[in-house]
Amino acid sequence: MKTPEIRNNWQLEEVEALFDLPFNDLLFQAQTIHRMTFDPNKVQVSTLMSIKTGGCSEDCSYCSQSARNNTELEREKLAEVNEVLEAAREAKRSGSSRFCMGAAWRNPKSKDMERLLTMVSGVKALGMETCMTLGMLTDHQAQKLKKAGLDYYNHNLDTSEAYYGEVITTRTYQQRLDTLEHVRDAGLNVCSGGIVGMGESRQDRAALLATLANLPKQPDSVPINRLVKVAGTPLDEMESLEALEPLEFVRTIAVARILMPVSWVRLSAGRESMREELQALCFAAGANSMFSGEQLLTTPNAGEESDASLFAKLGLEALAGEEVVLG
Ligand code: SAM
Ligand code: DTB
Ligand code: SF4
Repeated sequence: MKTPEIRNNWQLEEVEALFDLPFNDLLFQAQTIHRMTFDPNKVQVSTLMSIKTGGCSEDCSYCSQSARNNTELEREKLAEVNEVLEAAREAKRSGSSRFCMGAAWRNPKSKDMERLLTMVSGVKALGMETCMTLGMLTDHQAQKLKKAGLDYYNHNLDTSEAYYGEVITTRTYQQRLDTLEHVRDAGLNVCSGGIVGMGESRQDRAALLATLANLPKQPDSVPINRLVKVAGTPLDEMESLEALEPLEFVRTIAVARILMPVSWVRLSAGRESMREELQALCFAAGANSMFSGEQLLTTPNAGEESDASLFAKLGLEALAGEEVVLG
């Protein structure tokens, strides 16, 4: 079988030209590349748990958890280890191979590290892959998490460098890139992607994907989130903001697949409001991982029953943990 070429010198114009292809040509290219590396009928499934909810100091204008946004969310302190292990057992039972723990922090504090490390080793001991998303990390924190058994760290670039300042002002794009470097250098698998539908242009979407693809090592996992509008957030209150056109979302997935041929492209937030046809097109465009369960971190997700029905209709199968080859 031919192996796809992995490039880290994508020019913005080349990526925009992919976005501009006739839809069928774009999907054919993406499918062809997808099939060189992956079984097109298998999907890696992760479950999310919010281990610390709300009250976040950052000003991300999409987020339900920012203390600056006037959302209805109830704040919760850092969860107890037992609670987390209970949720992980349940996720494993429902067929999930990776447990992803998310905290609404700018960054973890040193006083929290011990509990976080115990969570990681505990979930790992259940035979699941582990993932965390805790905000910015120092190199030392990344190394400690790796040593405890963390497999993946999620930290998104969110959008293009040019559009970034429209969405977040309390941390810089460079700080995000620095965290990714610490995570990579610690030997953790990198999960990094973004959100579309925040009012950015197609050029911004192309630039985000080019930046991800041109990192020193392409991310092992690339979540593509479609904005979930949460009442009380600035992006929800922006009246002129229309939902991203569904076929433009599929194009974004296809271009991610072409640029990052051996990465898991994750169909992430926003699935709950997508019809089956749209999700099917995303899988055809090269998405091959997703989140299961009734809830993402604070917003609803598609849920076990509808996912089981969709998988049956499409002949898709969830990958068992041991089939997931770690980079
Ligand atoms: N606080 C940490 C951080 O920001 O790095 C980790 C949790 S944060 C909720 C993880 C990611 O979820 C964000 O970077 C963003 O890409 C995505 N996300 C958050 N709220 C979202 C929303 N309303 N719609 C779509 N994606 C969202
Ligand atoms: C990612 O890119 N998407 C997930 C995961 N990483 C942590 C989170 C989506 C959150 C959606 C909004 C919420 O449920 O609060
Ligand atoms: Fe905080 Fe993360 Fe939400 Fe930003 S995305 S407000 S850092 S929880």
